[in-house]
Amino acid sequence: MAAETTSVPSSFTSSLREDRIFPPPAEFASQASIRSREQYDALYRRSIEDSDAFWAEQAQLLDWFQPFHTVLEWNVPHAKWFTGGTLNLCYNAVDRHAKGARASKTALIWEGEPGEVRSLTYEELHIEVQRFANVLKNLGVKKGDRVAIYMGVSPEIVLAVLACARLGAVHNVVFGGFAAHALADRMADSECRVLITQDAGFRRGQEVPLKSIADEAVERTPGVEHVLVYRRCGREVPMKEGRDHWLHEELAKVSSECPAEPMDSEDPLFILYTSGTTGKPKGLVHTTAGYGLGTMLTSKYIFDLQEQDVYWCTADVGWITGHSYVVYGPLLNGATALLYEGAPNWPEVDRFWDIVDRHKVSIFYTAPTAIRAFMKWGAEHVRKHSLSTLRLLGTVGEPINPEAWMWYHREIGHERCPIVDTWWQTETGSIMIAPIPGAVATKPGSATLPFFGVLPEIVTKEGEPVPPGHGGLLVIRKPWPAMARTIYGNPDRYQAAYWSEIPGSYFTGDGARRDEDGYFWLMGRVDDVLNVSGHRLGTMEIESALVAHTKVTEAAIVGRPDDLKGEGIVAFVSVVDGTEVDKSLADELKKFVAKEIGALARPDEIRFTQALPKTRSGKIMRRLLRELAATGDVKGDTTTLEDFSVVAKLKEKDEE
Ligand code: 6R9
Repeated sequence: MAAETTSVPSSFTSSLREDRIFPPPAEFASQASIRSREQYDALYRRSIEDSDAFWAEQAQLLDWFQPFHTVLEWNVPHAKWFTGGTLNLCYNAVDRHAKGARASKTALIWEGEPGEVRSLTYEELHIEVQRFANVLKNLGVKKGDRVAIYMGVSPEIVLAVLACARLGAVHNVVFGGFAAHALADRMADSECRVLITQDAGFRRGQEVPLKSIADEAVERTPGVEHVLVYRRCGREVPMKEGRDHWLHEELAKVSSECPAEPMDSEDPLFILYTSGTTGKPKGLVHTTAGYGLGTMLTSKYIFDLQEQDVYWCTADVGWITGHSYVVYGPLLNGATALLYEGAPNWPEVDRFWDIVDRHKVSIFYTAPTAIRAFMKWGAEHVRKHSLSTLRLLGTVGEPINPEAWMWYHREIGHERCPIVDTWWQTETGSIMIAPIPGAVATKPGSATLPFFGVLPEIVTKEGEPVPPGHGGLLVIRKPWPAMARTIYGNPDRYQAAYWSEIPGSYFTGDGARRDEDGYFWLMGRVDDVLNVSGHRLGTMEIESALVAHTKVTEAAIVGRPDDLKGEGIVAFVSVVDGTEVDKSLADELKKFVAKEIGALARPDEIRFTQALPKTRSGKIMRRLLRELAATGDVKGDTTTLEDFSVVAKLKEKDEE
């Protein structure tokens, strides 16, 4: 770990020299809910110094069935927020708006990839979510049960999520790009009884056969008793008698009244799997009140949500960004949220901008990798559209390079929209570091300052504070409401992964530095987690998939800087003696990984090696491999065998 933390990824060195500064545009600030730096500073100070009072006050933004008696019980690393209270997040996201002035306000606007558009008002959402919840009830789903969701982006996935929340069932959404094996593992680990899926989804003009992938997964997961299938594409799919049910047929049988279950503040709301440094993904558990308040408050202030906004977060619901900022955050605030099913370049590379203009999107939140793709495709495609309704832009998922930030600012924001670069994680539940757009000046490439109640610090691996300007580990010194509470079924791993590196602090796994103005600059992961197109992938997960192939004896995965994806995946592989190594084996292995985990984990390059370079204690010398992957002049597949023995001997000293 020591050596790892000091290495700053070379692609981010440009941000170290960044000195441009963009104050909040006056017009934006004048109507924002927090409109000056002084106001932010005062609120922040109070949130840290008098945090119980601050959070007790903010918690009034939620509707409670029964008020809480204690704001926080903190027993490192176990937090309990708002104990004694009961509430329901579906009620907070839907019912309370449906009954009031927002009843006829649009809650969701959905656009399918082929072009159809559907929208639902809060009143309609209220009816639909109750019907959906009744369908789940009929399948025997009750409070505490785990329900897997494997779907594309549609109003139905939002209904599925909210229906679970309404009943107190714990949703486990698995991204629709994951393969059968990955879905099966996640359903088995979280002991799901029910799976909600769809016949197929549209992606780049193709149908993704979600139901048949789900079938393969369910075959391997005996605990799954029922599969509820949303008919999205009208595709013929085999339905297993007694196990599989069409959603539309079930909906026809139920009433539209289903009361929201009163949930304890600390009752689990969902489990979401994310990659860690071991082969097995971690099922992070988020609970009700703290998560609800965290996502609601960050959406309100960081996106400066106003009543008339049309808000669009382009993330898939299968990622934490989709949970927090497609579903819960905007709906808890009674906002109008846009959902888009498909790819940004279908049928043309200007699809997003066409959507922005047609639906009058005012807040747009996406990932740096997407911005870099738009840059590559060319500004001329963007310039065909007015984009005049946009007033705020956001980014998430990976560090944004200043060049991409400036392009976003100029070409999409027309130099008028503040950009909020939001740093956070699956584990943190809600945004942790980001500018409050009407109050905090931005610098391209910096996530700027912490959100209320968040106390980040840069430390050495011994936990000593690092002075401004120097890189170190990013830790969080205080608990915050939306923090994950545990890893499902594995509290020891929760403690070990997040609370043992720097005792008493939450260890993020990210490297960062703070500048003289107190601004945070994120520098990427310091552990064996890759960030490919804003998606987290564990190197061990891909390695385990590779060694499951009969011809592979050993594999090591490293990331290398990639202009588009942030990081690309390079696999060093040694094979069974006598195996012929050639391009076709490399292709076979790439396909194999895609089949095992999902296309997002497909290696960009396979390099065959006699043996992997290791230290005397048997640890793979990843730093050496990373260096080779990044600087190696060999482009594309390298099917020659590499002999590491010489280099390894030379390097052994530094690694140990
Ligand atoms: C929300 C999300 C978390 C990891 C995190 C960090 C990277 C996310 C970032 C960022 C720099 C930002 N990350 N946002 N790095 N600047 N604005 O992406 O969650 O999928 O769990 O990934 O992503 O490395 O540790 P998750």
